[in-house]
Amino acid sequence: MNYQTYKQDFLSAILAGDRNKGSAIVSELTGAGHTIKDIYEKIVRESLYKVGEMWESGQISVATEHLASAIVESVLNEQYSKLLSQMKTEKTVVAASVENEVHQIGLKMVSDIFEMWGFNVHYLGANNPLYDLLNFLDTVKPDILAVSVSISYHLKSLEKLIEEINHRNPDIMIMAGGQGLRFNYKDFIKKYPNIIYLPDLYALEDFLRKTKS
Ligand code: B12
Repeated sequence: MNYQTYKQDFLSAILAGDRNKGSAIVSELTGAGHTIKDIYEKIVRESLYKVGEMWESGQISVATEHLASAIVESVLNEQYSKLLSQMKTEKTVVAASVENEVHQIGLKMVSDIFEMWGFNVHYLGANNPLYDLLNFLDTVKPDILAVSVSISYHLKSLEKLIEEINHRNPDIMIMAGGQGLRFNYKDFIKKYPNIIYLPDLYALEDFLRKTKS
């Protein structure tokens, strides 16, 4: 079976609320030696983008969209034990979505890739109030802040966060991603040249490979 067929089956499973089926598909793929990165990108992310299109065009309800994303989160959480790496770095990453941003699944995938690369990962998930996040960064002093923005009107929150970090903790590397930046990241990076924008898990792994010391 190719990815296309697995993706179709996974999409049908999450829309039908069939958690066991969704979980079994991912286990079958990992068992067959497919990488987490490929499964996340080609099966899970693509299925969720399809869910978004179906929701936008009124083919499925908000309830079904919620159900599908809840199943995906539980399936991702099940992968944790498979991700743990023998390789350990001394580096810490804090992964957070900006204030008011409720989307967190892409960020969870990003955290899982860091986990596989042996980072000490603090995954904070969605909607982190600016000053709580800044205080957390003061305490943890991570090497990297991985920050996610799905909705472009939350870029203002990202700007505030970057400005505060540049002022308070300029040593933290800020890595940003998510659909809110997809079409305007070039302008954004011009304004904030110290941040790194990466579009997906492939780009993240390339980055980690190149910067591995
Ligand atoms: C599930 C979902 C929800 C869930 C979120 C559940 C959760 N726990 O995350 C719920 C139901 C809560 C939700 C709410 C809303 N949603 Co919604 N949602 C989605 C949906 C269907 C899937 C999101 C997802 O997980 N995608 C899969 C992940 C893996 O993809 P990703 O986020 O792009 O992440 C990848 C990359 O971008 C990258 N990446 C992401 N972050 C980072 C960070 C770093 C550091 C790096 C390196 C990379 C990186 O790596 C990931 C892997 O490749 C999308 C459809 C879509 N196209 O994604 C709509 C979508 C994102 N939602 C949308 C909207 C409009 C909303 C609402 C405003 C709806 C409303 N009217 O209430 C609210 C948000 C309110 C708010 N305050 O923010 C729009 C956004 C349009 C836009 N860009 O402006 C979308 C695109 C749907 C659509 N087609 O219109 N949503």
